[in-house]
Amino acid sequence: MVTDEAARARELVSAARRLVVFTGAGVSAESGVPTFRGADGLWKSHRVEELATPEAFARDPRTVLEWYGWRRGLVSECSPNPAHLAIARFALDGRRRVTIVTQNVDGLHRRAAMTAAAELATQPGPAEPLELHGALHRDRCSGCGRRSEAVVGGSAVVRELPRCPACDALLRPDVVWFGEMLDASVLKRAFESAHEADVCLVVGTSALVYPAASIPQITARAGGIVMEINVEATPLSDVADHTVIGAAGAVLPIMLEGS
Ligand code: BV8
Ligand code: ZN
Repeated sequence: MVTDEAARARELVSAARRLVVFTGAGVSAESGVPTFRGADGLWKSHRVEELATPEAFARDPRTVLEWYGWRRGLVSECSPNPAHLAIARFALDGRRRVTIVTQNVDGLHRRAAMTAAAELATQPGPAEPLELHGALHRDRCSGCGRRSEAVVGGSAVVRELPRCPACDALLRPDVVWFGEMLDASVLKRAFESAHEADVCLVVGTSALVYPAASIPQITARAGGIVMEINVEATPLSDVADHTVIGAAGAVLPIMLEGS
């Protein structure tokens, strides 16, 4: 059943020429990837300070690497859901400029881009996301910065700490931890697309983590429309022009397909 809000949102999306789709962990919830702050969220059962900061990695690299190994194993069992696919198809339909900006590190937007591009016999480029917080499936050397595909082992038990073949420093997940800077060029492109956007669709985020959470605010300040899709109200709901309460996997196909 399409609610009035979703129908209104669909009209605004259809009229837009430049859009940003800004996503958080909620867009992957229906794929089985745990969110951070929900009832069964990761931060409910784990302490951020012990797992997602450079200090934690320096203090106890094995525990941090085992937690990320567990997450890698979990995400490798997950697939893009109808929300990821609707967003990718929307970005590839060529009728408007769509920039996908994600806080997620699960790689599901990238996989949806490949699927949608294959369906449409086109290149995935326009549907490939700006990954503000990096990617779980990549390692980065803590010494020389060299990147490589992570080895997703069966168990999340780390026997030997992984080391860089070039400089022997410890390898770490290629994600942005709390207290770390985001990649300046990725963030600049995300901010520019937010500033130019007629509409910023905000999907499945608690809008608490900065600087990512400033993306919809940049669109609003530049006169664009902010539209939130979430299963509940968030701190952004007061800023958003429209809030559609519903699961991303149900709402986005209605809002985006054929619009
Ligand atoms: C930096 C990668 C500075 C790792 C992540 C006080 C004020 C302002 C800022 C700060 C402050 N104190 C500290 C800071 C800075 C800090 C920050 O913002 N902290 C917050 C918590 C206050 N930020 C940083 O540290 C950033 N770096 O600022 O550097 C600096 C300056 C100078 C010099 C050096 C440094 C770095 C932040 C990046 C941290 N890394 N992830 C990993 O994943 O392991 S953040 C982490 O949170 C994830 O990326 C996640 O995506 C992100 C945001 O969370 P959400 O995606 O929103 O997920 P959440 O669970 O919270 O919400 C899910 C939502 O989905 C909910 O609303 C739910 O209702 C909804 N939902 C659920 N199911 C569905 C759904 N919606 C639709 N459909 C559904 N089915
Ligand atoms: Zn190295």
